[in-house]
Amino acid sequence: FLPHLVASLEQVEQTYIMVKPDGVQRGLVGEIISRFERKGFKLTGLKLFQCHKELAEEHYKDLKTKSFYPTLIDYITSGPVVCMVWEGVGVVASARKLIGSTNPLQAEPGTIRGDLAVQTGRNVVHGSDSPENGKRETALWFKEGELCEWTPAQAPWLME
Ligand code: IDP
Ligand code: MG
Repeated sequence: FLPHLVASLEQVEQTYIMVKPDGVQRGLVGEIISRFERKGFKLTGLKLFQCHKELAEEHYKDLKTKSFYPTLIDYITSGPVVCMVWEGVGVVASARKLIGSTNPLQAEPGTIRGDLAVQTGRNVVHGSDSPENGKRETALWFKEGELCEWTPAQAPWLME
């Protein structure tokens, strides 16, 4: 174990990132994974998955009262999604920045939504909004044993 990794262990967060069905259908999976990979975060979970209604409803339970909720559930279950867990210090907030604003027309150029999408209802990617939700959503979408603990060879070149 490298000392610089031990020092920051308790600051390490997990975030649940998901390429939504439009991102998969539009062939943006590689592009989206690439952005997190190049930033320097660590991938610990990855799968292509057909989401069912119950899971979509649990994932978006905080939005149950919204008018767009039924169409959101239809959207998320309309085709396969790519489920990912990314790990790192500050990964939750940083991933939200990489993703950009919920409405792609307001998302800054350079962000995933700013570069690759136009409508809120087709905004290609999900990212957890807090470390607590990062944990909650990771546990919701991944079974134990599906996640992989490993040390990337580049670790000492990312963190001093
Ligand atoms: P977030 O994905 O940026 O965290 P949330 O407010 O948590 O945004 O909403 C979850 C998802 O619900 C959005 O990514 C989007 O797909 C959908 N959504 C949010 N607001 C609207 C809306 O006004 N119309 C249609 N879909 C919406
Ligand atoms: Mg959200």
